[in-house]
Amino acid sequence: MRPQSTMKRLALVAAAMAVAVPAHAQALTACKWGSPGYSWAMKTPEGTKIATGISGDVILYSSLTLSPGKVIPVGNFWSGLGYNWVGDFNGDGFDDIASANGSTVEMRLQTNNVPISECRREVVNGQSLTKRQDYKLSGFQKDSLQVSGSWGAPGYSWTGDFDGDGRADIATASGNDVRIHFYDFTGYTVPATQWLYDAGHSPATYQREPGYASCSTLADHFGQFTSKTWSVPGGWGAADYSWAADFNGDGTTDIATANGGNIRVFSSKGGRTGGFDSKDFSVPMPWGSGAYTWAADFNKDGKADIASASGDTISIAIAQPVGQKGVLTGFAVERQPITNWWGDAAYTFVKDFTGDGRADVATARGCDVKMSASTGSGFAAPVDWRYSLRAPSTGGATGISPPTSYNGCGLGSVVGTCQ
Ligand SMILES: [Ca+2]
Ligand SMILES: [Ca+2]
Ligand SMILES: [Ca+2]
Ligand SMILES: [Ca+2]
Repeated sequence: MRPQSTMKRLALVAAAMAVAVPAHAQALTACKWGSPGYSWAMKTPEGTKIATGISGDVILYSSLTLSPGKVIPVGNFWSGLGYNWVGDFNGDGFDDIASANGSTVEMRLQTNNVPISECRREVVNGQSLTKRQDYKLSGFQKDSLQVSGSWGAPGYSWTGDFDGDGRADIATASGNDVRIHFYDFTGYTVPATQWLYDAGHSPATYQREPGYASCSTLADHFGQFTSKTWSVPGGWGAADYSWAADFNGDGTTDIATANGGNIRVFSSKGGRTGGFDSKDFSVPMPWGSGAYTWAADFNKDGKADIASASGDTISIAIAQPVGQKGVLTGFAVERQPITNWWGDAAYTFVKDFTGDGRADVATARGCDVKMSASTGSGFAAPVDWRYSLRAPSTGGATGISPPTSYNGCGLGSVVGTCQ
């Protein structure tokens, strides 16, 4: 049986986010949203923000500050609905983006001042000089990787750390197969090869020579995927009622799928050959619409719970027993009050915005964004975030930022011999 899929009491905003600005928000000159399905809550070096992908850009909207959105060019790599994911693929604490198109996975890894030192060696009038230039990588670094196997139907692909190594992977389910693409991060830089050239020779002559340990350059690839197929007994619920999260709190991502009053949990046994254990739990959950149903940890015990909103109530299936990591004996349903102010589901985000370990709810109507913080037994009155969605600034950093230091050996000015 498919879970109840209507949500009559919700004040739904029509899918016109990109153009409609509510009358009471006229003071706001602009805000932009990507198409439904291309917005996410994202951990960034400046806290958890709301990200939206539009053509070749990602706009990051701050949550709690009054600063305008930051536009970051990333290239127009987006895949179809259901095959774009946000997760921390390299385990540095900041969320990244992956997008699958056939056998190609486009990666955009968020960087925060990653140092890189490029070197150049010159011979000028017979004197050898090494020049080192220090950069810092910021913004999203681009990578394009190949994976093998096929993708499940839209809504049955997720990101999560299925082997428990601290880095997000990608899983896609089809029938009894869950294909998992495990991600290994290999680093942004590799030791550099320097170029030796004779500036005093006309025309200048160039030859390669091995790099010094302190010299680096961007690697061709920053990581790779290793793919495995794990078997499950199937029994899938609808796509909107299937989630990947750590339901038993052992540090590995599991998959849960709901069918009416039954939640089937495939819990990862860890590692890359571990596979899933499968268990059914009877849960008297009053499901709301699947678009307003999420898996997240609402009581900060490290185990993901499942919440479904309907009007002024969120019903939460709390993973049991509370606080006992690695053990899942079922779910206990709690009904918690929340202010009935909902934007469109595609612009509603469940994530720990306040940093207290409990998942909160943020929802956008046009340029108005409100966040309802979880208190553990309910949700506080929504905080208005609309000021953070004023006209985005342009020119956000990407790729290699301007040099931050020269170590006395800046390019363009020969100042000495630097090793
Ligand atoms: Ca990351
Ligand atoms: Ca992993
Ligand atoms: Ca787990
Ligand atoms: Ca929990």
